[in-house]
Amino acid sequence: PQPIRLSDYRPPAFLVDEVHLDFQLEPNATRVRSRLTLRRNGEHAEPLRLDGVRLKPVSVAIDGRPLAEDAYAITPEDLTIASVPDAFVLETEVEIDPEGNKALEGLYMSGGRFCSQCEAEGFRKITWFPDRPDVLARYTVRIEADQAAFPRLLSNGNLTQSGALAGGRHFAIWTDPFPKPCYLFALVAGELDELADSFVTMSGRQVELRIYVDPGMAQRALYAMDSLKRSMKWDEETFGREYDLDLFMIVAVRDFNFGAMENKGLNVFNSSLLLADPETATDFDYERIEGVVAHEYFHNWTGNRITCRDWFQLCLKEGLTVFRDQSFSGDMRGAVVQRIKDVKALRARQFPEDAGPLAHQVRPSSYLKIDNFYTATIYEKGAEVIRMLKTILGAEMFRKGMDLYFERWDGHATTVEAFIQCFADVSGKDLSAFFAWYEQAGTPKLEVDAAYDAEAKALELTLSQATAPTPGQPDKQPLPLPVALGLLDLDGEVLSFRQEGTLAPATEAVVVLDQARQTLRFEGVASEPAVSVLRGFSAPVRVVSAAPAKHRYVQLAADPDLFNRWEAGQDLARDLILARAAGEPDEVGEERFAEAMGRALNDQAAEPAFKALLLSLPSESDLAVISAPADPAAIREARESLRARLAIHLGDQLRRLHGGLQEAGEFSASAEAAGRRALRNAALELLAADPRAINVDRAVGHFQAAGNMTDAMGGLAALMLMGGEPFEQALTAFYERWKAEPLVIDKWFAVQARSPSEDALGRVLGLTTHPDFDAKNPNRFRALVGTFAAGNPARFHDPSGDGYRFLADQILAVDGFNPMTAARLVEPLGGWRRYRPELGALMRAQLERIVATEGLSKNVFELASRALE
Ligand code: HT7
Ligand code: ZN
Repeated sequence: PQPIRLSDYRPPAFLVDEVHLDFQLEPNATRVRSRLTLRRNGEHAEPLRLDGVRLKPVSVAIDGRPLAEDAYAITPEDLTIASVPDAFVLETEVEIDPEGNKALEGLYMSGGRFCSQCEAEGFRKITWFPDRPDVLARYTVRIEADQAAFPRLLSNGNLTQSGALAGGRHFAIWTDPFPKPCYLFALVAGELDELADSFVTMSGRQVELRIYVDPGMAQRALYAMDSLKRSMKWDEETFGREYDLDLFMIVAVRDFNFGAMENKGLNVFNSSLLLADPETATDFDYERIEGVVAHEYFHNWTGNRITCRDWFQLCLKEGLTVFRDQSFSGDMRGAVVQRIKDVKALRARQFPEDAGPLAHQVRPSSYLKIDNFYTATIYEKGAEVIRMLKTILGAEMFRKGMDLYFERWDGHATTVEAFIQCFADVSGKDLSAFFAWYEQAGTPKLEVDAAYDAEAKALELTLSQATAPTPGQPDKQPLPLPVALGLLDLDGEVLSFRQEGTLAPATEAVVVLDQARQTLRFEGVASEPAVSVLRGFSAPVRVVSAAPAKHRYVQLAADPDLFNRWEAGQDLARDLILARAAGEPDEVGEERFAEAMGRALNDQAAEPAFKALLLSLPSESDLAVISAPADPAAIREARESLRARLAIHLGDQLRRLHGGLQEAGEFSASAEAAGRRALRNAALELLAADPRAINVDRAVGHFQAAGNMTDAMGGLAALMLMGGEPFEQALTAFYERWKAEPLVIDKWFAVQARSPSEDALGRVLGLTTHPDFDAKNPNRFRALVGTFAAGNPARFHDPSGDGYRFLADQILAVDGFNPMTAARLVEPLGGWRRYRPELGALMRAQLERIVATEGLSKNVFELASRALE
């Protein structure tokens, strides 16, 4: 297959002003009539070529006249009409089969309802159209269906007409006044309950809010509704952005390839990211619902009103919108805790991507299937780039740049260059060097070397950066890297300093490292400092520092930058685990670490949510990315050993903490209450590393007494770590209690996939034949197969290679009907070069088997073949 390249971008040959769609909904044979008002774009004589995939043609007419069969050509991918006027109306009719559509893009059925997913290129599975984001048109949509089976008929914009028809049918007409690309089109039809509310915007307009869910589930949408209203308010206050239609709707669907979709005025959500009550959803679910509701809502301005010129610009909407949702969540739940969680996610998902064969630019320059580029690099690293822009320019200038962007580009499809130009224009700064963040793949390594001159009371700080080669980019250039820093004396007191060339003493500075190596001089430094560098994780880099462990202990106890206080604990734990994994355990260091953690846990000033994060050690996969070559079994053993030492050393303290945090009274979903539950569960999880009866009993008691899903899952996860009969009994009880709740049963599958026991793969294999396992449902498939491959490194990387074979089998099976979901699971095999050669060879063999399979989708082929390069 031929790749699509950014450099080949050409403006569309034809533009569409108006779209009229008429849907006659039938599960197996839906008729779609389309009337497009088209005009030639510029002077040329090109034919009209419209995308359309596997559509059953019924008729084609121009300006009311049916076309003779030799006047047009239809292939499985398009419709071409050789000769068309400069301006005309094209009418087509096609038949599609939503029930048979298991790829879940285009129009499909989920739980007996019609549902659409058009981003990125799903609209072409509904009707013929120039399916590209730079063709913006006004839509009117008429939907007709059986009234009893499909009582609600929804599409984008405002409902302009509806009514009953003969034969038990009914119709609705929706009009969207805002021109939009076809990827934002949506249609939903079926039986749904409604949760209704409203919001008064900053200019005093009333917007009706509706959330549609499975019958009987409306109360579970209350938290999503509350999140939506807070998002609307926040976007007005923070970015001056007001909602534009009179109606905003969200629909929950169970079969969905992704988290959610920002269709104009009609967001569609994976039900796992919308429905919550304390009994069935964990605090993590609540957090994700709040963040994703905000994300999709914020797209209304960053994505919908201003959209992407082409799919290479995906980060223009996604990176920016993730930045906006992260800022919102920080304001809702506490900036530091949120920042730590975001950085953990970046390290877990994006750093491995950037370190392997699938590494790519934040703004890629070629692809086979755009679906494969909905990655952590586009989303999370894309958000980090925006964050750095804000750090470099300052909050006020950043807001001015955003205001200019909204003013200049509203109603258009644009590029990342045009976005950055807005910031250059308002600040007068040359941001051309900054643009390299979009074009250079790979995680830079930032080396920090500090030399203190006690006599001169001066600190020389040498910062150097280097980025390892990534596929297609052997040579890397230095990037402008904002480094926020401060100094502490060895008693933990803040030290002031004067940066060379400045007069006023300061306690914090942001320097922009834009060369490969730079030495900075700080004067007036009263005593030997511990350097707190990259505060708040001011750039997405990996820090390598020669600072002694004693400096990290100072930071762990006293760094006023709480991100770096947490980071110091992570660094200490990482060094201890990797030393043990390499066969050089530092027993004294481990004891010292346990004592320091004990003191940190006793700190009355620290928030419980922060302490919970302190207690969770770097994950096995984080550790694998930084060890070369990685030995997952050794990493697991070393990590468990440190956890066991902490559990034993801090046993009484952890049990007291666990007991003291027991919840009394009503459940609250607030960040504070969630933080207390997180700390209690983190204490229990650590105790599980010491599986003595006292701790097993505690976990059993915790599970049995749980009054909410966070505690139930905390108990179940701790029992899973300890294994044996108590875990099996808890699993059975959990299943019996929740078997009617699909979202809870997803958790039941996932917790088993993470089991560290020797027979974990056998259990997972067994679960693929469980009556509740359904590979056609992406949530269920990911819960079992995805969790095993990405969340159970020690068992997935079993030396037999059975884990790899299992994953390849699953990818190939699902690829037959849902290539997008299958392709998302290639990544765990992609890092084969980073593992012990014996493991790497086995992983590679499975990738080769996948690539050699006949009839493979483009999606899986692209990722598996790139992984082999
Ligand atoms: N913009 C949305 C992306 C999305 C998607 C992409 C490919 C296939 C299915 C999909 N569903 C949603 C989601 C977002 O980032 O907000
Ligand atoms: Zn998005």
